[in-house]
This record gives sequence, C-alpha cells and structure tokens, in this order.
Amino acid sequence: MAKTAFITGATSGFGRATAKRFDAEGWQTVISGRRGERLDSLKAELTNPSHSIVLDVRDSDAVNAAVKALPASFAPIDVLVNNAGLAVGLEGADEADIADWDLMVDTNIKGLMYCTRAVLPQMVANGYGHVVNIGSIAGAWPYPGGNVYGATKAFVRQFSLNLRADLVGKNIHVTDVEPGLAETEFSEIRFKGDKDKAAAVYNDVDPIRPDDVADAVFWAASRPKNINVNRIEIMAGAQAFSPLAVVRGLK
Ligand code: NDP
Ligand code: 8X3
Repeated sequence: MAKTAFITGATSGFGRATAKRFDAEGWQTVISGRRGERLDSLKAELTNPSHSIVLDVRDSDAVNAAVKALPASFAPIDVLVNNAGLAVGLEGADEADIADWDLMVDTNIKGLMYCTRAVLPQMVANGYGHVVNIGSIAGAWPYPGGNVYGATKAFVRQFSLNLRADLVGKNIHVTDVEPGLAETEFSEIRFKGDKDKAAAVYNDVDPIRPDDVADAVFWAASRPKNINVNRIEIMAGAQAFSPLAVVRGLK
C-alpha cells in the first residue's frame, strides 16, 4: 500500500517542493494551506493520489476535524511535515508590533502543536509514524530582529526532542529540519508585501532552494527505522556565523 505524507503549508516554498518530492517517490500526499487555488494547481501537478484541505493551522478545531475527516485511503498518516509557518517583521524587540508576535506564536508554535497532537494518536495506533518539523537556524543562532521568530523556532527544536522522548517506544520518529537563508515567499511575508525589500535579502547570493529542503525532509523520513535523525541544520554556502557583538564606549 502507498504511504501517505501530510504536508502543512503546501501552497508555497518548502511545503510545495516537499509535496512534489514525496509524490515523485510514489507517495500519496495530503496537502494543506489557506489558499485553495494554490492547492488545486499543485494537486493537478501531482501524479499519485492527493487529498487537499484548505486549513488554517491556528484553528485547533478545524485541524482536528480535518484529520478525523481524512478519507480512509489517506489514513493513517505515515509522515507529518509540520512546515506551515512565517516570520513577520524584523524590528527590534522595543519597536516590534505585538500583533506580529502573536501571529508567529499562533502559527509557528500553536499551529504546529495542534497538527502534531491531532495526527499522533493515529500514528501510535498504526505502530508507525514520522513527524518532520521545519525549524530554522534562527532557533539556534540569534540575530537582530529575530526576537520572537527565532524563539518560536527554538520551541520547534525543543518540542521535537521532547516528542522523541515521549514516543521512542512507539516507533514514532521525529526530526527537526533547520534551514538557513532560502529563497521562497518567506521574506515577502516578513516584509508585509514589500517586494523590493524581500528581493534584497537574496541579492547577489546563492541561497538554499526549496528542493534542497525537500531533499532533507525526504531523506530523514526515508531512513531505516533503526535510526532517528534528530536534527538537520542547513545553511547556504554563502552563509556563516557573525562575531559576537561588542559595543565600545558603554559605561
Ligand atoms: P513561504 O512563505 O513560501 O511558505 C509558507 C507556507 O506556510 C505557505 O504555504 C503558507 O500557506 C503556510 N502558512 C502560513 N501561515 C499558515 C496558517 N496559518 N495556516 C496554514 N498554513 C499557513 O515560506 P517557506 O517555504 O520559506 O516557509 C516554510 C517554513 O520554513 C516556515 O515554517 C518557515 O518559518 C521555515 N523556514 C524558512 C526559511 C527561509 O529562509 N525561507 C528558513 C528556515 C525556515 P497559506 O498562506 O496558503 O496558508
Ligand atoms: C528563516 C531563516 O535566517 O531568515 O528561518 O531567520 S532566517
């Protein structure tokens, strides 16, 4: 029987590439996101059975209902890819909009929690499953303006490890994939539709591509069950660590 991968945020970027990658490997997919027309066009490109769900991961009841209403041929889910997420704003903590912070917490933390909690009982009952969470280098490496976004991704990293602690005897694997600078719609969302500002992030640099992340997700999810890949951190070849900040003249 074909295996099934459930991918959140499949309407763009990493999620879309990941859906295509699992499909290319012969998997069925459950693709979700808020933009239905994007799901329709992705579904038309997929070659194996796919079930699309217009879903806002911030809505716990809707997440539970969607998982309960999966057609029998798409349940249980073998692999859940918790990819839906966003950064909004790059202001310092003293100037950031609290609504932006709420949106990141509600999506990147609470949405990921809701999807995980909704899918896990099926996986446990089935005796098999893999949760792949999309974290970020921002969860480990601080940078100015990364404040709450980075903190949400630190949650993803620690939640992934704690899930593993809970699930180790149940044959459920968990991986946190943590990419760095990658060109998707991410920066356009972060800068609230300012295309010039978003384009400047990728100016004259060779970033990570969505397919690179899809590769990592599929690789982690297709390892033999005697191993668990805890974390994969990926930076662009053109990206590295900055020195610690030292401000001179402070008394
Ligand atoms: P995109 O903006 O291209 O894609 C984000 C996806 O998340 C979209 O499909 C969007 O779908 C979905 N999404 C956002 N909010 C919600 C919501 N409330 N409910 C359901 N789906 C939602 O960005 P990326 O592909 O880059 O981002 C994917 C993940 O990767 C995110 O978690 C991001 O934080 C992370 N990441 C990105 C990096 C980068 O540099 N690009 C690096 C490291 C991590 P829709 O709007 O249709 O709902
Ligand atoms: C996105 C990568 O470095 O812009 O998670 O925060 S970064």
